Amino acid sequence: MRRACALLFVSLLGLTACGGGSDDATSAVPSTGAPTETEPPAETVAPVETEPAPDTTVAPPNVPDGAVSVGLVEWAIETDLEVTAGTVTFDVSNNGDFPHHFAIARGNSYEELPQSGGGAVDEVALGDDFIGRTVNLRSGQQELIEFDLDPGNYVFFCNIAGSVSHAAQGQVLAVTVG
Ligand SMILES: [Cu+2]
Repeated sequence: MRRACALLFVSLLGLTACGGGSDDATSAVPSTGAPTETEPPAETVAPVETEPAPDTTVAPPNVPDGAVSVGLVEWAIETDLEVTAGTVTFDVSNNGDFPHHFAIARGNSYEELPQSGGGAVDEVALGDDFIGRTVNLRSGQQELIEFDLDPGNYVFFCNIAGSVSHAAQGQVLAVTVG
């Protein structure tokens, strides 16, 4: 997600023409009470145990028929090697201990995809060949995600970065869509 954040930051810089430093572009905005995103007030009192905290893993989503099950683990993506083209719903679960996500790009293999530091896939360089991905899923979390896939070769991967990215540790899978 670091890349996405960096991109967002760059976009914001572009929109505001490097706002924040001087007050030329920001004079219309109060410098102190700007309606920026504020964090929710910190919990100062320990929550009374009346109800359990909301647990997003309790109520699984309604998985449609024909959904392709995807399991994310250290360090692999466990799913079908062949997928039928069309609108495909992937039922993605993080069955590992670390956060993971599920990303798709067109390509023949991970090795052939453009890469950046730590062997992460360079999604910007992929351009239109980058199809999309889930959010970062914590251990036990699940997400349904839908893609329109033309026939061809695709690479499924987890693109969480690091000195050695998850993809570089083997969390990739070449899949044929036909
Ligand atoms: Cu991962």
